[in-house]
Amino acid sequence: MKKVKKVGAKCHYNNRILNKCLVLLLSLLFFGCGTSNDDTSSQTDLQELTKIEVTEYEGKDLSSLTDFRENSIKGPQYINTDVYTLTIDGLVEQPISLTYDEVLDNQKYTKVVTLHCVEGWSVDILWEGILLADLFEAVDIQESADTVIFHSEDGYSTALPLQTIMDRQLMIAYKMNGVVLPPERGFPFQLVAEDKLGYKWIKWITRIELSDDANYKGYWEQRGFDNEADVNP
Ligand SMILES: Nc1nc2c(c(=O)[nH]1)N[C@H]1C(S)=C(S)[C@@H](COP(=O)(O)O)O[C@H]1N2
Ligand SMILES: [Mo]
Repeated sequence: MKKVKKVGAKCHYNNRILNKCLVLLLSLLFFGCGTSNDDTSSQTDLQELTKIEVTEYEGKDLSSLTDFRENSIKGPQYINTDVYTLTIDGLVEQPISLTYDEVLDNQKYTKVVTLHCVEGWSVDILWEGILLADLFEAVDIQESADTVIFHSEDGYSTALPLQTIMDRQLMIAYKMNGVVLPPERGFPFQLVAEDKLGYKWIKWITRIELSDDANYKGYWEQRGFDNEADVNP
């Protein structure tokens, strides 16, 4: 008897949870699959993060994660890692979609790299991330691929030669100055496009496409910005 009662109570409880889930699901569908929203209440308290960020590395002063100017084409994206995947596809033998944790399951590297925006400001940040070369091992890139096109949650895109990525051992960062990237800074992943101007440092990466279109032009490149984007041409 006792057992039956318990089960009954549990069912009732489950129904309430189910109802809540349904409401949540419907609102997620309504507000765009829950991968992003414009709710300002989800804004990070960046000032709070400055209390825990690393300010110096090997004797070198670092910039703060508040020293960036937020001027992304559609404002910050709020990505939910419960539904997020990073897809690597295009000219590959084995396209893959990795969860956030699966990406983080790779060897991690740290490096101080400066981001220079064409607007004239720059920041020295300690980045922690995963080598693109390591991620590429799983997909088996086809011979004809010479270009890597990065796509983002906000519709932004940019590209780099595959050779550049391999030669310079470029990485995607998940941490900056020792803290997990806040949404405003590109959570879950930002490309650390070392020696390239800020518009190559794509944030909120969702898809990495191997291509043979060496002339592909990303968002700012289409609008007249140099496709090479070298900091020191
Ligand atoms: N997805 C996405 N990534 C982006 C941008 C953007 O608008 N969307 N802006 C780029 C530019 S111009 C710069 S300078 C760097 C740093 O921008 P932030 O200061 O807004 O973080 O992010 C780059 N990555
Ligand atoms: Mo920029």
